[in-house]
Amino acid sequence: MTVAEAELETGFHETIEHEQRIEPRDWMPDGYRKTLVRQIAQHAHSEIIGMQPEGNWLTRAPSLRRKAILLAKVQDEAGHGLYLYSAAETLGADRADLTDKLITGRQKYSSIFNYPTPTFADVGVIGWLVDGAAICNQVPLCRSSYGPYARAMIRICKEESFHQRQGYELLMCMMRGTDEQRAMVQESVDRWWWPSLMMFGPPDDDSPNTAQSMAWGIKRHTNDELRQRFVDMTVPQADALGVTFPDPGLAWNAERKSYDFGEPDWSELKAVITGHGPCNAQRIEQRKQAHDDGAWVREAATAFAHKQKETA
Ligand code: FAQ
Repeated sequence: MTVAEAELETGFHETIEHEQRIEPRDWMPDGYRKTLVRQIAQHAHSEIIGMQPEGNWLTRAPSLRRKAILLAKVQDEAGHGLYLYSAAETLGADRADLTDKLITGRQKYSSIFNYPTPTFADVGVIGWLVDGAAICNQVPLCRSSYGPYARAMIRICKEESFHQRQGYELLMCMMRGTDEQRAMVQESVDRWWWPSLMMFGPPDDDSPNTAQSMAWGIKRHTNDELRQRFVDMTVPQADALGVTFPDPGLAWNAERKSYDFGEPDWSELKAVITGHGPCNAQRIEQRKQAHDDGAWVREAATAFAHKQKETA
């Protein structure tokens, strides 16, 4: 390493130590850039694939009001994906290449979006639990050391908070309804609880990336810390709603001032992450179809851009 390179590296570490931001033109270690592209791309893919489970209900929402709300939420997720792809581009990633990696299974997206949405209660439960888990995970990312990612997170978190409230409001409305509606909510909560806990990633002693990502200030908390925070936040909300979680081990621990809870089935997370969840094939197939259907839009936009250049 030359003296100049050593100085650049020292400068990078000082910026991290002083809790300042790394910006796109700053020098950064290859591993830092690689980790960020990996995490931001996975995050962007999750937002885009995450449009599908709820999008499934757009044509069948039970009222015009619910349809308008759901449409706005699904569009917000598309927006989040676009901010995140832009953040990845500031690191030198190519958006077309990232999309290609997603649809050919070379990059991951969140496990949670590989579960089906057979009832309308799933729309409320996704808003409450999935957006709730996303907020828990993402609020600390607003302090991530990479500037464009942290700034994208601020707006995303504001919108996710609205999403969570709309989900909870929908569920409160269903819980005030008929016995059948209450049963529908409980059945949906039973299906989504464990997969929501798995969103935070593997347990800390089986998480290869956490230590380095925390040392670089990309992640601010470990997977287990955030999972615990989510459980503590959500259990009182379930009580207020009148639903239970399918975990006999869930109990208040007065000493720790936190809830104890059971162990998620980590073999299920592994299976879903490696492409064997209930809806993996369908999600990728639908994304690929949307990409193919959009080819003419990309061609038209490119032709228009060339024309503008010629006449400029
Ligand atoms: N699913 O060493 P770690 C949303 C992978 S919210 C799939 O612990 P890391 C909003 C991990 O990538 C959902 N893969 O990894 C919304 C790694 O694989 P790799 C998206 C997972 O990165 C709501 C390997 O396992 N949120 O979209 C999962 O330090 C409603 C080892 O794991 C984010 O992406 C999983 N659950 O920690 C949209 C947040 N967990 O790459 C629509 C930002 C782990 O080495 C509707 N990301 N893996 O091959 C993060 O905070 C982190 O990347 C974690 C994983 C915490 C997800």
